[in-house]
Amino acid sequence: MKIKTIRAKNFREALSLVKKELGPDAVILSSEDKKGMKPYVEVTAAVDYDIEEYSGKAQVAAVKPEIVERKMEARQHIATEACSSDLMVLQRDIKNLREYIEAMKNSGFELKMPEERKNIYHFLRGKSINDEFALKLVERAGAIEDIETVMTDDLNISRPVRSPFGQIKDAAAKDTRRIIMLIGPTGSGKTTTLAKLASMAIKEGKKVSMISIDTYKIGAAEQIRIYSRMIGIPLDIVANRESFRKSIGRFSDRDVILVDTTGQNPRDAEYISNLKNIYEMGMPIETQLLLSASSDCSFLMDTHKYYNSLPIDFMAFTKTDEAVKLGAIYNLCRLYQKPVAYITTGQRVPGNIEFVDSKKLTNLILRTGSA
Ligand SMILES: Nc1nc2c(ncn2[C@@H]2O[C@H](COP(=O)(O)OP(=O)(O)O)[C@@H](O)[C@H]2O)c(=O)[nH]1
Ligand SMILES: [Mg+2]
Repeated sequence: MKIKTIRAKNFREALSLVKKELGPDAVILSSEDKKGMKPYVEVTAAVDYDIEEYSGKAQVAAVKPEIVERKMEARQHIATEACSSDLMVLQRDIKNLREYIEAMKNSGFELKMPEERKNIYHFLRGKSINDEFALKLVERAGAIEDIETVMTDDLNISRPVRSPFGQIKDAAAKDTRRIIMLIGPTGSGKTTTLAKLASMAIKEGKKVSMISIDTYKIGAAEQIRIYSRMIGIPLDIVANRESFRKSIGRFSDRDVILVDTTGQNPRDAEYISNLKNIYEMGMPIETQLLLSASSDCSFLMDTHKYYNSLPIDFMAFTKTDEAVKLGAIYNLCRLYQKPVAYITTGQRVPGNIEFVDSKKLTNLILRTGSA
């Protein structure tokens, strides 16, 4: 870095001198009008400027203390320098603000609540209801007796028009032909649940088949193959969207086609884009997002970022039998704004699946775990 202070009669002259001496890439660090018998302009300029070196005051001071001094008083800062120091100040302010809000939430804000509301708030937090949602519930309910009504209302999310029945159980509608695809993170219980749904549909006299879109784990196909033999229904294992289309055509006589997918980490962009490819074919697929109620709550909340870009029709919560608290169900319904098709309550196939309405769901959330 080269720094130079130039004196000239006026600013324009100073600029042309800067250009001449330091070249067209020079930046102005400061300029000052000097009064007196013979007024003049003093401009400090630099070329080949290193942001990091300049942002550490001590280092700069060691290089040229008098320049740093002038820089601080300067009226005119050039873009690069201004941006980097402004950004640092902004980052520090945001950090302070965040800490302040956090402290407020943990003490002041909450303490200002009347005792009854505070108790409700703690009760909801104890059920793993997210902080923000708990505060909103308290605001609307006011008294503990009203929580159930407000929560039921929140969970009563309308079912998509595309598939008015939504659940195999009440598939009494005229159009019984349905393609249902289960998606969700690895181990959330998709394959197991698919087998449960297949068994139920068979019991209701439906013609059922299964397709597994398995592009990753070869082993996963084995599990669904066993189920297909056990239940006695045809299964296609497909690796790409063309063979998926063919398979749907082949199963055109079926009332219900259940589609299993290989779960991946939702953060994997390729996994989400593979799923998007399927939707782009324009088939009337009903999508159910399966999430394990016993998973870590912040992991579940995080899934929203990824699955939200897919056309989800329903949510379903698995492993409710293992979950210590069920607040995550409420959090996720608020986040995704999708109705819950069913919950699963154990590993048993067939069985261990329950179709719940918003009232039953609220009951489960509020009654599971310690009071
Ligand atoms: N406790 C319990 N375990 C379940 C439930 N549903 C599935 N599982 C188990 O969770 C594990 C993963 O299930 P799987 O269907 O293979 O998940 P996938 O990777 O999403 O297909 C298996 O051991 C299942 O038996 C449930 O409702 N409760
Ligand atoms: Mg599976």
